[in-house]
Amino acid sequence: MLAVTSAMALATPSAQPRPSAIVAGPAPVQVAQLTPVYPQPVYPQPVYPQPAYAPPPQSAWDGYKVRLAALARQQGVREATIQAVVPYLRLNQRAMDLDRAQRPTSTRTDYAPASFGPYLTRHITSSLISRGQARYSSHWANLSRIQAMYGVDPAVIIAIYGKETSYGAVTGSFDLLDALASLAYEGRRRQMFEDEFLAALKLMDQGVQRWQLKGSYAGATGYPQFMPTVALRLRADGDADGYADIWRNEDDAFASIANYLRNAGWKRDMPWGVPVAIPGTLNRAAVQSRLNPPRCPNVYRRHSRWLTVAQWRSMGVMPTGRTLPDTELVALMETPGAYAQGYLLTGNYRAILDYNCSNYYAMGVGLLANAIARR
Ligand SMILES: [Ca+2]
Repeated sequence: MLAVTSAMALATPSAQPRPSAIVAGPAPVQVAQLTPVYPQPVYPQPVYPQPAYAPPPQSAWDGYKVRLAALARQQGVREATIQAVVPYLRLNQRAMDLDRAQRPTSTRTDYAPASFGPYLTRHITSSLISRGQARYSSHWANLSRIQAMYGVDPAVIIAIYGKETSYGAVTGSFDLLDALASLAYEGRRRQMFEDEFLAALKLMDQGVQRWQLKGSYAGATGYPQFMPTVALRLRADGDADGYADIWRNEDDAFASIANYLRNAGWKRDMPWGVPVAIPGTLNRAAVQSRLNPPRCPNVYRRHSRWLTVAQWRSMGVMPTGRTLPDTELVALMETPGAYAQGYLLTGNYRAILDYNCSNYYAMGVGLLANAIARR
């Protein structure tokens, strides 16, 4: 009744005159209520033997989940998402085993293909090429739009898709949240995996379903095999429906890969590299790189100094097919042996390395792209 009255009072137009005949009476006098204090009797408390009960020990894993939930709250993840995921996380021993098995190779010297010729036949199969060509033509309408928007070569996009997941056939079956939480818990790269775990929760906040969040043991997910932080930042819409679904929509995957490469410094209308003829007189010591890059130094050790195309030409290093602008800065990489072949690599090759830092990978993507586009 009171609520109704006040609602009506609120609804009354303020212009209506207030009744002036009512005069407020005197304010009621407040009387302090004194409570008499009586001395309280003191009774001895009986001592009962305590039952030998202790709460079940919380496992370190359970304790770690409390930390993950707290981190998620700090970062503003929705409570409903936290409650739906964190209590049910399961330690994934296999992810941890695979991560440990991978460890020694992380310090291994990177190897470029021993020779490009045999590498091409062995790793870039006719099936990989023909399936890539099929997508290259059937998705052309969206691919050309994506190329116009991001400036990235569609053949390279398709080649990355082929190398990463065999055109969507192998995207990984690990539950991403379990795997990321387990690797964070293991602790070797805790900060990184905690960030990835939190990003996966944020993807759920954006409407990505838990069952879609599957991937490699180390957290790469979807058609482009993005880590969750990358998916959160760079996934893009490729079929103009306003939503970026890198798990079920190939065009969205293509736009996302293009967005990634552009973000990594891809330069429009520039090939990743061109094959060159190298004269016997080339002084290799003189073109050796003096840089010591902080990121994957073993990969960059295979590359020469950066010189302009004109400078290379003056030393007799000549493109054998497609040419590059004279002023473009490029590095030389060559492989020895019977199939010796040199390539001048542009900054776009480095953008591919940013996707996966291995000369094997980047050369594989570049050569597959050339085969797909029939260059
Ligand atoms: Ca879309």
